[in-house]
Amino acid sequence: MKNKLLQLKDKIFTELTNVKDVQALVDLEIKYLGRKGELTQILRGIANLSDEDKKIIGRLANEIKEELREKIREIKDIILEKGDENRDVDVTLPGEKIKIGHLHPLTQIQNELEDLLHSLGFMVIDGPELESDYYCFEALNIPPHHPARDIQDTFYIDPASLKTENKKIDLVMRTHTSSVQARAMEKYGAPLRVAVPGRVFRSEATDACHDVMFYQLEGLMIDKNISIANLIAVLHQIFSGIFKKNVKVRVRPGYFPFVEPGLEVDMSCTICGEKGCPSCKHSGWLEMAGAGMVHPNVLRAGGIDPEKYSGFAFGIGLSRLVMMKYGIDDIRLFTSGDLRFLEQF
Ligand code: FA5
Repeated sequence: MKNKLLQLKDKIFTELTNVKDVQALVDLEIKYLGRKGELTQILRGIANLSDEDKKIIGRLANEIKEELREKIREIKDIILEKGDENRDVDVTLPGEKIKIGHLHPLTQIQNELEDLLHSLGFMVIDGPELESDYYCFEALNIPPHHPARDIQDTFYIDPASLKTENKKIDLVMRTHTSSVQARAMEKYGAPLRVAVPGRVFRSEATDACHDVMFYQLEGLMIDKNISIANLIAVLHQIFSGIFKKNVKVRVRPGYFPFVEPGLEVDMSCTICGEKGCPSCKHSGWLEMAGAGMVHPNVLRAGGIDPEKYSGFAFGIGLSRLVMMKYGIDDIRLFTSGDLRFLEQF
């Protein structure tokens, strides 16, 4: 066995002198030292030798293995330093451009709005998308069985499916970012200026300007002597800030149980230039936001005294705002995942 080992060593070292590139070196290493390699097979046979031979042959075999490994490392370094002769590298070729992607148009506008509202003294906060019925409706002056629940039908969670101990808690996918109003009031008290961007969900038929999941941005300002004039001023700043020009905005009375008085805020349709199209339901105007003065019951639910403080709130359809900004004629494109659409922004 000793002779067999020494012969094999000579054979391997001769082959090593002819190796020209890294791949040949790797092949040779596998051929002799791999799991089924010749040297490995011999090493396995040592187990059958007598104790005396095991010692002598074992030591020799390990020395050869180590020597071989060292030589392979040495040759590899030399090849790498010289450069692999078989590999042609044209250093003048232009590099491959790495595609890094970019932010979704909704995120871009959300970031812009956050900066804008921040500059007006608003704190930007978050709230849960899976929300309790209380914060989504009841704290907003919408008790169970109130007809206003019909206009914001949502996805109710089956309490039996919950992993929590408390199976009684009523959870819904929030229908609007207004669900964060009472949470913010409880946490920060008055005076208060918060902006809440985020996803909301509704169980309704989709069309060019309605989706079952879309983005809103809530604004809430509470202080002494806040009036509707403050609300209009902030909305004006938002629309002209996003469109970088004076845009036509109109307000009309609107009903929301959590504000009094309530307003609907419309914008002239930038897709058709007020002529009428499917995106604006052929009216020339697109409803962009609901707004109004915070109802005293909502202030109370948030632990704020309506005798001392008043406030305004608005909820802008962020998805619609982005549609108007870029002339996108179908809201469903946002979630289509279509790169031909996304790559335009
Ligand atoms: C609300 O969601 C109220 N929370 C807004 C509000 C906040 C009123 C604070 C008063 C005070 P509304 O359901 O109208 O209101 O939705 C607000 C905006 O979200 C709409 O003006 C519209 O721009 C957008 N929107 C509503 N439903 C959809 C939908 N299915 N798909 C896309 N955008 C929608």
